[in-house]
Amino acid sequence: MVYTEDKIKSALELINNSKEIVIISHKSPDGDSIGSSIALYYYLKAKKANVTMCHPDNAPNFLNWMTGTDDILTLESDEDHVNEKMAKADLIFLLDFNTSGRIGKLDTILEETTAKRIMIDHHREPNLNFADLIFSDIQSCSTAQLIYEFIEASNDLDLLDRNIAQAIYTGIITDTGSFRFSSVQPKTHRIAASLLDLNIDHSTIHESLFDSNSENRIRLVSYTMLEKLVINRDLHTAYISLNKAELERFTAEKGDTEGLVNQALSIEGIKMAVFFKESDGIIKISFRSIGKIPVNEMAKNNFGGGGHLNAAGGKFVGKLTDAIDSFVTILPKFVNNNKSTFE
Ligand SMILES: [Mn+2]
Repeated sequence: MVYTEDKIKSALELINNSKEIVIISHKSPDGDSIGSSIALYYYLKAKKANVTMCHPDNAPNFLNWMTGTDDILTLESDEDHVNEKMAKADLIFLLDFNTSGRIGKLDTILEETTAKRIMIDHHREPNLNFADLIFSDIQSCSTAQLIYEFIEASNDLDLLDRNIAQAIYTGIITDTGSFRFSSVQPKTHRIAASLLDLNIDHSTIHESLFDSNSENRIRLVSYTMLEKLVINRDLHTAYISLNKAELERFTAEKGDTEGLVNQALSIEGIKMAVFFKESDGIIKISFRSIGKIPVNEMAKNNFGGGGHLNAAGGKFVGKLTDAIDSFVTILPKFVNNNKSTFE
């Protein structure tokens, strides 16, 4: 039980005693970081709190339709304002991440504040010194679901409105591949049902999230699958890569490479997929797997990253080709060490 009576009481006291609350989340925003932030934002507003969202970078286009995204201040676009709000804050919510490495330059600003911190998150291995109050549930499918449960545990479900419901629903479906990942619990569907009861337009939400591809993106995806997909049948692994020139050729925008790695994973017989992307002078690596293959260990032990069992990220400093070489060298041993999970 994440939301014990004691801890909820402490959280509500912190909320009630705060003059300025800030909600922060991780860089490279996704549906869950944006959705959970907006949901908590409108909930705290409904409780008459003075609250601001401050994120490291701007939301990708496929999330910009959501009511509330315009209210997110970002270091990328509005550094002064973010600095000002963070300095004034007496309470900061940390959503959908659990360690300082996930928030980019926002970390330095966070370190300078003396504000109390409440962390709500579902990633593995939370840094337990990172916040004053920690609500961490690694079984939960999404931070958005945890926000719903926070509101529920606070006896405030009557404050749920369409904006909150839409944001929670978005966080849940983007972090669960539309209810298909093993992290989905019966409770996830019950929560989704109660969100639909608030008259959110779930069909339009799906359309906005998944049917808003630009022509460039479809061409980029097609090129990647045609020219850049490498499959190792023996090791049940597929990988793809994109260098800077290729990303520029298709004028790739933020979010355009989202989901590419899942397409590689969808190939029959493939149990692990990896995507290498040249970005800002480093190589960003996304890992996906099915079943019990622990890609978070692969990311953590070799590429300075981490994440979930089936979805993790890491990075490599150096050339794209060297990143791939290094992965290809490690791969046989990883598959061998996790033999039973690959069968
Ligand atoms: Mn999440």
